[in-house]
Amino acid sequence: MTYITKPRLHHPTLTKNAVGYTRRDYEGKISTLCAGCGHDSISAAIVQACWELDIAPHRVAKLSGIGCSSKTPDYFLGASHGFNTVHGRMPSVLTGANLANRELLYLGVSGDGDSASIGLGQFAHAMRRGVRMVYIVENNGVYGLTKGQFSATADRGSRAKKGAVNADAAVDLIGMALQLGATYVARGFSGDKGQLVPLIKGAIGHGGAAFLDVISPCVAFNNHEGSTKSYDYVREHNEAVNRVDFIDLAPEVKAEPEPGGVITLAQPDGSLMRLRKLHPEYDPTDRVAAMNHVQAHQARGEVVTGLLYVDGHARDLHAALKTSLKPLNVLAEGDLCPGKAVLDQINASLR
Ligand SMILES: Cc1ncc(C[n+]2csc(CCOP(=O)(O)OP(=O)(O)O)c2C)c(N)n1
Ligand code: SF4
Ligand SMILES: [Mg+2]
Repeated sequence: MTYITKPRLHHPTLTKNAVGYTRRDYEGKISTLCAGCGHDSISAAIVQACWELDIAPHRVAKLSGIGCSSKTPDYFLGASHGFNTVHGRMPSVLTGANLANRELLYLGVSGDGDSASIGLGQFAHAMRRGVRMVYIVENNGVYGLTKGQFSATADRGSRAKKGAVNADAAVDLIGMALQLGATYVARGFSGDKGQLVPLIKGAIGHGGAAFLDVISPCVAFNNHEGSTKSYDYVREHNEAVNRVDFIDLAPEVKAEPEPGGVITLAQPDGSLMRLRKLHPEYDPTDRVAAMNHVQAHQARGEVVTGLLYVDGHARDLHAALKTSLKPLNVLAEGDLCPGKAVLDQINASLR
């Protein structure tokens, strides 16, 4: 048994959001992950973000691969659509589902092994195609589920629990996402929910490929001295570039420039995001500057967090392919078969 069902007892006085759901309605089964696993904190942040954004659970499709991280969709949004795919194949299954029905909100949950090792090609193509999704990698630098082997995001020189030193260079998913054209790129830490919840909310409101690398310590296999993915290491080396103070979903509010290092960014869904700059020189709308900043700090062993890059005019794969506005399963015969005259016209244009 890999999960335990939660009792559905609701106290009648629980606060409901604008679409009539309590926070409990966004939870899933009881987690069977190790106590203290960072992945559980990310699940809690997803629950909070969706509840606060008044997203009806049936509007969400959550997909994952294989790993402790990929098990987590069972522990949140129990009333949403879900598909636990094959190791490293979440992006292609999600892309297919997304193309068939653009009305759902797609949440892809993956691990560093799932996305940076076996699924690296899948990750790359989802980013470069601009598949509209919230892609979360719960990054602990190890294969947690198979008992702690180094994953491809483990830093060179970092030490495994039993002392082995990692000789390989790390795959930098943030650098890759930036280079491949993702239009919302952020890094969070499972131990900082105050930063993570707004980053997830921003990704949900985004109109293209939104990538979130969340450092999520594995307490069983990678939380010791010498690891660069432990709670202590990330707390000591965290360098936040900004703080998303809040996301205002009232589109009528005008985006006014604010004094004191606050910038307001319009999101494709009409919401507004306010970023409080912690590094005055950091510009999250400049892709090249973001790459340089992250690389420079990474070279010093710092873990840069915050909203690293955002393009407020993102276009997604549907725009590029000019796909149907309606989900494929509601297209009627008239939509699919436009008649002889239209067919003749298409054939003539190809002669
Ligand atoms: C095709 C295939 N290869 C290998 C495995 C074995 N396997 C299961 S989970 C996993 C790695 C998971 O690591 P990660 O994605 O980082 O998730 P974590 O458990 O650390 O959250 C591997 C190699 C598998 N299930 N399927
Ligand atoms: S093995 Fe690691 S990643 Fe898996 S549940 Fe335990 S702490 Fe989390
Ligand atoms: Mg992992």
